[in-house]
Amino acid sequence: MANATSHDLPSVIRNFRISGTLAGAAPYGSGHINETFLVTTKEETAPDYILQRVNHVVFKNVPKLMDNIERVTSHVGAKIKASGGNPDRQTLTLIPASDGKPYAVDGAGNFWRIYLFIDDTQSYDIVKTPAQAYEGGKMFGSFQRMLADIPGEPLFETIKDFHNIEWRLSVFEEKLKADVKKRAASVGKEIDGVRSRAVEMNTILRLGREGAIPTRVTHNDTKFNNVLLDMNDKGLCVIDLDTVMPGHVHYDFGDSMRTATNTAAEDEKDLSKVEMNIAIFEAYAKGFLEETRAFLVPAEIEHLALSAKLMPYIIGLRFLTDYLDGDNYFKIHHPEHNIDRARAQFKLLASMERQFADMKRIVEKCSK
Ligand code: ADP
Ligand code: GN1
Ligand code: MG
Repeated sequence: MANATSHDLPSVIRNFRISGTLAGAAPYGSGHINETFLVTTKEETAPDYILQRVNHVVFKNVPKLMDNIERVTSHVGAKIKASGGNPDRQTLTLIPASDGKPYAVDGAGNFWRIYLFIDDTQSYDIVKTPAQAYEGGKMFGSFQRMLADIPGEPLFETIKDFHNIEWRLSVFEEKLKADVKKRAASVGKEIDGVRSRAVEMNTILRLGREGAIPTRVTHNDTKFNNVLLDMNDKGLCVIDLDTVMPGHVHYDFGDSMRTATNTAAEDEKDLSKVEMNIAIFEAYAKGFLEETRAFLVPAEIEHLALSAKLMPYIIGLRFLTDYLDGDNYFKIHHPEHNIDRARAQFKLLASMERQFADMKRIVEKCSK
């Protein structure tokens, strides 16, 4: 079977209890961390599947990560079923490996998992209409609501300090000092932009530490393409659950706004195309707050608009840090990819800063 990868996919797939006969497996999606493949089967009656190699350099404890995903999908699945929905399409379904575990390890030490493929869906790297944004907001809002009462001990922290801006800034300063690729001289403007905003961007972390905002179960990677819409653009399923763990609501609201409101691609080189679309902001905020305003506390709502600026700042900082470090974290497709991404994030942030008063007004209105 031909595939654009060095892995022996058929033998990986044989380790799982899939139905039907394997027809093919091909790279799928556009993620920066894991490897994803669409697995097709020959029989009309057998489902297709999504196969993923979980990046175990980034996620240091994959068994515990998979335990989180099992807990999250079974909790959310039970709620969907109880309300008359279809858990096979409205949440991810893990396919067990032959030993019953939700993952399998290959001879090279790679961790693999398989989900049911949810067909007839679309996901958007760039949001086209406010109606799509509204649906995405409802989906991530209700995901958060459904997880509010997940039983048992707190979910495992799959990446420590993932959105801890203080730690991200200290790593940035360290990599800047080392300057292993001699790139610092070419990014002076970006460095100044990061430093001048550092105090404001520490707000959410500080409020969390002071106990003014609660810790919840959050998704933490609510990129808009991590929600599947159906062919009529109705919200269907929240995916990409590797970073579901304790966090603040701001990380989820903010990362969706970072991706949904951007008029251009995350890595757009022509910065004149990168702006924040306020109509999309409003539609997403409306959907998200319809699902969450009943339980969010006033201090959380008050800082939602700020969180939309925080996420382009954090992710831009991470792209910049990876550029200075020699591109060890995010998959890149050309040498300047990480700095292009960072510049586009900082341009988006500047556009949000210009529209901040409107963003605050909209959040206020949607929270009533
Ligand atoms: P990454 O972490 O690399 O972004 P994702 O889990 O988001 O990986 O998967 C990559 C893409 O594969 C998604 O954007 C989505 O289009 C598709 N995808 C993932 N899981 C499923 C699924 N169960 N059914 C249908 N499509 C899926
Ligand atoms: C990564 O894997 P993917 O593409 O969904 C990253 C996110 C960033 C995002 C930027 C585990 O997400 O934090 O926001 O790239 N995931 C991890 O596009 O670092
Ligand atoms: Mg994804």
